[in-house]
Amino acid sequence: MLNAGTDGSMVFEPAFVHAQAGDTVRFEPTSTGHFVRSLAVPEGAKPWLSEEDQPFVVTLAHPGLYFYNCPPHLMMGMVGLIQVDEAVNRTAATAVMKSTQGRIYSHGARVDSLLALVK
Ligand SMILES: [Cu+2]
Repeated sequence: MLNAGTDGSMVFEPAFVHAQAGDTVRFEPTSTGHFVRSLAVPEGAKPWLSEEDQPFVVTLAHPGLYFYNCPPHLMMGMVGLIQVDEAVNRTAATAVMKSTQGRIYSHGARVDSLLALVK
């Protein structure tokens, strides 16, 4: 979680991770003022919400797409996507991502860039 990265300001870096079921992903609060909240998770997976400025580890037990954001910086396009194995919830996750995109004022194209990385 960074104030500035290779893709501009207010970013998760990397914003896209392709993982396998059972993997863990750790969110590092490298800059201050950030946290992470899931917006779409596969069926059976628990939504998550971290504490501001705290490292956060999520275990990805279920295949599918996990779309998340940093709530204070959603308007600035601070979003990310994790794909675990097959994107079994692609339709549902894409709908959430597209509706979220409408609430982003800058860097909304990041949503499309993330979707383009889904295999
Ligand atoms: Cu943030």
